[in-house]
Amino acid sequence: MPLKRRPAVPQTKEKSVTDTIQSAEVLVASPSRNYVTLRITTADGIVGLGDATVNGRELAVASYLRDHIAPLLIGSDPSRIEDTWQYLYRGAYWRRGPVTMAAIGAIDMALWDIQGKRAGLPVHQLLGGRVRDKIPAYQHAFGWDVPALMDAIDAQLDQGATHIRVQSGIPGVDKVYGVSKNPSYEPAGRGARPSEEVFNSAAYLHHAPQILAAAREKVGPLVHLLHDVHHRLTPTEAARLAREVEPLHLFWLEDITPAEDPEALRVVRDASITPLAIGEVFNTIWDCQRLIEDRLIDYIRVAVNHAGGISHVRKIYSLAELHGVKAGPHGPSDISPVAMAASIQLATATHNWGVQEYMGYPEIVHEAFPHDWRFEQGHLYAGDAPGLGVDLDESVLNAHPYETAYLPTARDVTGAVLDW
Ligand code: GCO
Ligand code: MG
Repeated sequence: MPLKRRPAVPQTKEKSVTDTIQSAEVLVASPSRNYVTLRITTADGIVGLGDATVNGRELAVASYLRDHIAPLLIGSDPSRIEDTWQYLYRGAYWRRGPVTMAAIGAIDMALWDIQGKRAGLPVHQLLGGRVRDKIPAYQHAFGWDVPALMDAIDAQLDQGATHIRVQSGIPGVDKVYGVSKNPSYEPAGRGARPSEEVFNSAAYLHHAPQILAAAREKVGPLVHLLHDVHHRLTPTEAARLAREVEPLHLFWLEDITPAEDPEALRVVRDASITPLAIGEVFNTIWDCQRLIEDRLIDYIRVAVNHAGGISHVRKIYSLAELHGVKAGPHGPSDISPVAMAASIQLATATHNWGVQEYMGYPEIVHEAFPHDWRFEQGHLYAGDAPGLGVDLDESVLNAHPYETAYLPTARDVTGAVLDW
């Protein structure tokens, strides 16, 4: 019997490039704090935004973009997002590092924004669509003493918080990172040099379990409590803290030891079942690999703007998914509403998601970057606007030029510089 002839495969013509990148501008401004924003515009007039802010090193990323890699994009096809990423990462010889990866991250975000706008879809639709309706977010509750901290916790409970980060002053220590006497604070202080603070690990280790216990007693068993140690403890000190607070059932202890030493977390892991989160200073999957594959952490903190954009961070989250680790990204004020939008888009489409840090922004930042994502009752929600759903108001940015600002530096009680 003669074989049936299959219908001829329709001849596909090489698709011509329908749009090209016409400009890639870097905007540096300081509406309440410094932000570096990349704006890519295509020949068809589609605008994509990316956040390239690296706290205290803003101008280095601005120059990397402006002087080295943004010019390479002109005339290229904005839909080749993965290829552009590979070209900028593998093609550059010098790889990794916060400056390089933030610059690549901003380009990647802007290209996803353009891709979404061209398709008329929010980015989460391009990433596989919604897997959840709302994204749990945690804000910061801090107080110099226990009563002030309790008030701060109350304020968050009143607003429907389900996850709360708890930090407090330490008796006898006059400056503590992440704790302010004002109701809101900005971690980076303006001025030519970083301010300094002294960290007394003995005082901290004595005090921290007490304030965490007070917080647990206040909120009851069901509100999730988080605490950030800022990479300051030795492995044994960290193990002691994690073990001591075990009965308090924290959601996580964050950055308990310096991030570049994965073996330190093995010591903590062996001593306790308190969940661990780390990685806000990581910028590639290679920084996370051992921690994830060896299940030394429960949450990976990489932020979309610091680790190569949506394309790279979603690979990190996929690796994490294989090993039972969830995403819990960094989200302080230095992550602009543009990167926050990208993170919310990812959270909407990523199954292994734990929580998003959301420090919140002063009103001027919302004005500078109008967005359709929203924060309500302790949760973040992606909107349905095409792309990332964020805009920028250049007049607000122009009215607030860059000002040198740095995070503080920490020393121990002997005056030696400490990990951050
Ligand atoms: C956090 C962080 C921040 C960072 C700062 C660095 O968990 O929110 O630790 O406070 O230190 O944003 O840029
Ligand atoms: Mg932190």
